[in-house]
Amino acid sequence: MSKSVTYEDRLRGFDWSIAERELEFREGEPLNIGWHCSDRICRQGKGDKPALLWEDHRGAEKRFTFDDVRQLSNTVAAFLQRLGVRPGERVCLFMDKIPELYIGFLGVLKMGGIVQPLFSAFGEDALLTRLENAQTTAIFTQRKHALKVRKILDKLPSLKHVVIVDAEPGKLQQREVAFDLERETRVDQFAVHATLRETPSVLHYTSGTTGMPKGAQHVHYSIVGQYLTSKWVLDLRDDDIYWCTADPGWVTGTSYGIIGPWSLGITQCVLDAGYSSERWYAFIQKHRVTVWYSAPTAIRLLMRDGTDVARRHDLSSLRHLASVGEPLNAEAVIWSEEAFGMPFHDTFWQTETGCIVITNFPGMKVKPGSMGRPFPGIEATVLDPRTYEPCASAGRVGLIALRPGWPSMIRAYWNNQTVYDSKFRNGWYLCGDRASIDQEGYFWFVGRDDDVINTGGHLVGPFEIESALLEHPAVAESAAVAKPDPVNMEVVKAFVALKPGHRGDDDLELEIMNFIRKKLSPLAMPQEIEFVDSLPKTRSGKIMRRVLRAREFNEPVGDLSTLMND
Ligand code: 6R9
Repeated sequence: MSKSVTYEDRLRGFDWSIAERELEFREGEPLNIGWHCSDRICRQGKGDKPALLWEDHRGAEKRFTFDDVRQLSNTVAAFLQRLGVRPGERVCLFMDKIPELYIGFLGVLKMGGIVQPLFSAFGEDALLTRLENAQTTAIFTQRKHALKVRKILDKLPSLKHVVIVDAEPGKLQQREVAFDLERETRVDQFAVHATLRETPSVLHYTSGTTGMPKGAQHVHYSIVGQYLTSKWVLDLRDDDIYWCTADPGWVTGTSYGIIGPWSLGITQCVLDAGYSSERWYAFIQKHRVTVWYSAPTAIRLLMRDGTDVARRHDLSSLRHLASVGEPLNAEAVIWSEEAFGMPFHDTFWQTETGCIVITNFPGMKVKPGSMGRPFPGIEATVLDPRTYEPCASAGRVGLIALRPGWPSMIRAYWNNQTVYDSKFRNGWYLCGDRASIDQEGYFWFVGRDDDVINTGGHLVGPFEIESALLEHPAVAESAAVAKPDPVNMEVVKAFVALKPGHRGDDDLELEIMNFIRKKLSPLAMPQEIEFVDSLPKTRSGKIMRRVLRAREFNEPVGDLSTLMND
């Protein structure tokens, strides 16, 4: 967005049809994210433009133009058709941040499949829950992760194909098939499945307080919101080099790590490596990154390493910085002005919203610590938690609520209408977060309104952890809650009551930690286990996580009488 176009200008006469027109979508006609992010860009004469500049931790590099992405995603789509995968079936992508993940994403969509991206660090239990729930037909994975799939294959009768993208000849096991993206004969022409605006596209699993993670079901029309927010909020322009640090196992990595930038024909770079301030700055310097979308945890790590490391690199290419996933503290905004000469712009949204909904628009005054104002076309407020009516006065803390109906909003939780319905009150969608709004309409984040743990921008559901803990032979019952952490904002802490005959010592603590890491993921692994005789419960027997959490944060416990009557 050029500096002369203000937030107020964008608000005036706003209509999502602005994006529909630019995407050349007409009501009733097919709309396919895979086609829109590759073929359409090539048709605009950008076939030779780099789409993906990829690098891994060893320094290996790959480059793909938009025409490469078009042809290779055709190749994936044709391969799935040959396997017999049908439109509407779920195809899981369970890979590190390798090119196959980004290109495969478009390929699945082109043949009409529903993409189910899953974080490659997930352990076998986390994987099983999600593949079982989605009744997934095929999974793309790498050799190093295939082991986890093999272990649960017997429990997954619907999973017909395990596609290994780096298979060793002669080493395939049952249901496995090799697919080498770069060695396959490229498919130049593919009849893209004629998906419509409401055809399901992406299934992202997300956690709540109760029950197992649920599949947030997006549709192809979500591109309308992702396109316009990428253009106006991330401020992406034709000659940008864009870097989104998120993994496509989470929604930021797909909405803004694939769909948003590629629907605009923007060159993006991907670093498939862990965090290191040296490597990150060197990456920005080398690729001349102009727009950078990251997360508060990463910014806190960069802060910890100091401005000197930043100064040793040429970061002059940077033009715009944005952040998502957790509250962006005022100190981080102020520090980024010092280190990079510009603030990180906060953006608030969720898996369910599909696109940014509250944000600091480029050019808009940034109030450090505030999330900014609603994106044009988004009606947002905070509701009184007792009446579910909008809070009458500025500064009152209430529940963040959005008026349903924007293009990228999920349409369902996979096979879970009850939980989906429970998200709405008085015609508002409830985000599950609390905030206040000031006199100027800026939103100030307060915290979550449930027991979900936000660790480094990743949501972890207590129920899934507690269920896994119960599988350990020594555990009688448990509660997983958030504990404050200087870098990750929150980490998981588990309170565990043991079965008779077990002693809660350091060895058992370590053993249980590892048990969870392997079953679920490193994110879900408790960083601390406190062995207790019993857990605080309501009269009806529900564990009062809120009491335990409050203790960790040194906060008042709140009204216990209502909890006791739950
Ligand atoms: C995109 C994404 C959503 C939850 C959300 C809230 C927290 C996200 C935030 C933020 C404070 C921000 N969250 N952005 N909290 N300030 N700018 O992160 O999706 O994984 O579904 O998480 O993350 O609690 O409800 P998801």
